[in-house]
Amino acid sequence: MISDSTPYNTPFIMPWEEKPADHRDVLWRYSKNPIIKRDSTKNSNSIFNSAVVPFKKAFAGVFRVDDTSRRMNINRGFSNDGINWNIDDNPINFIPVNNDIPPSDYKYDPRVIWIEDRYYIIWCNGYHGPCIGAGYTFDFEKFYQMENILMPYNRNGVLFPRKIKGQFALLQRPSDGGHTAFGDIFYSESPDMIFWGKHRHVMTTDTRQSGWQSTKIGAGPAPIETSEGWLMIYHGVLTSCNGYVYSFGAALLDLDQPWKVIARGRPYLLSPQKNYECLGDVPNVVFPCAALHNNETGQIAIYYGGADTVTNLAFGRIDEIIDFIKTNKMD
Ligand code: BMA
Repeated sequence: MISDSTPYNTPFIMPWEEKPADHRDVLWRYSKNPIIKRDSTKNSNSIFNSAVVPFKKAFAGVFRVDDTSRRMNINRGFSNDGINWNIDDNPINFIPVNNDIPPSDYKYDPRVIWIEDRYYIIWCNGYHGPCIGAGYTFDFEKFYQMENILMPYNRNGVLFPRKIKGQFALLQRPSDGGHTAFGDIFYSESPDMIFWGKHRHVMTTDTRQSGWQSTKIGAGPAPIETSEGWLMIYHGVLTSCNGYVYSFGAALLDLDQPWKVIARGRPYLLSPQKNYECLGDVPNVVFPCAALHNNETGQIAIYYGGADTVTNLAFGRIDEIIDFIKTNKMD
């Protein structure tokens, strides 16, 4: 049972492909992955960890585009079907909401979510190290940059799709300035998207029962509201003899107090196994940043980066993911 919390009034057709008959796992990959190749814009080195939302009966998105100078930035894109994308060659030119907004050294790993009256965009922002930057747009034409919502160091911020008890709500992961070898998920809230507090610990790593999430964890797409709780899809990292391996899994969080974990899946939902997930600028990475879902059918389409190089799609059904969490939950 899915409750409807997403105020997208415009109907849209989910990008979709049926599950192959002999498929073993809960999620299945789109047969034509990657949907966005590394050279899909003029100067791109790679286009991955990207954020997609329904927009005007079709789709809009904000994409992580690293260019051939290896500058990290975020670009706008549009699509009629959620699969074939037109991505701008140039990064988004944000208008500062006041003269005092510090410029960004870089931007990456965007998330986009509609809350109340606009699309909010948050990303990992370069300001004396990585922190969480924020902005908004009404129309995907003009984009406004707000104050950074979290201080350095932090590289993972994800907004809930609605206020909780009147407050904007955020999942985030404090880190260090490097390729952090630790990381837990925390919850914070704000009355105005500027001042954040009421910080709560949500989840830590696990070495005993779930190796794929033994080094660090971080929220992925905006959590999805269901009658069983917030469905949080999140990435987890394992440190292997060849470096980090990024997979993703899922957990259910309490609807009113999202720092309370109802159930957390032990096995991953998806791990790097295909060439486009294992070969690229950073091998062995699947990294989800967005998901479209249909409340009536329970279909979900998850957008995830592959090997920090390309963008991919995987499909599933929300009820099946929830069953999977509950029947394979950690102690
Ligand atoms: C994280 C971020 C992501 C990236 C991942 C794997 O720290 O930089 O953008 O996908 O590492 O390299």
